[in-house]
Amino acid sequence: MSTNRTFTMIKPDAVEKGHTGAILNKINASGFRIVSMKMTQMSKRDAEMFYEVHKDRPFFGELVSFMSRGPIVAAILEKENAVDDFRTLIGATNPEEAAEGTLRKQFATSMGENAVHGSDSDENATIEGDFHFSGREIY
Ligand code: FUP
Repeated sequence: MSTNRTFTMIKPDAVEKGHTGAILNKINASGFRIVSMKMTQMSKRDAEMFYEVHKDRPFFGELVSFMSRGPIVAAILEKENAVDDFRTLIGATNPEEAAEGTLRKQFATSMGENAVHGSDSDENATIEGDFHFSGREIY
């Protein structure tokens, strides 16, 4: 069953560069409603848990260091077909392959530092949203 919700993080690279406002604007303008949002910093342990599925990949250490090096903006977004539509809005993992008009095309600098996260399934959207927000923080 589709939940019509997805989970996103504006990653440390984009927050550091002051892109938070522009990214949120584009998210709103693309029809997503923000139902939860916070600025927060993940510890290394948080990042290891969040990305556990990648723990055996060669880039895991770098990914954990990057995602915990500074604040992120975490949010739950609502829209019909939210997961797929948001993946389209952010673009390919590698910004060199990201389509024109996507968030990663505009704001990402590399495969590792790619500005924005978007859940890849309804199931993961729920797991990832629950990782960052309690029920009382979802509106
Ligand atoms: P995405 O779903 O597009 O965020 O990409 P993945 O879930 O495959 O990867 C999660 C994060 O791991 C990416 F955002 C960046 C990082 N990564 C790398 O650094 N190198 C890779 O080869 C693949 C992913």
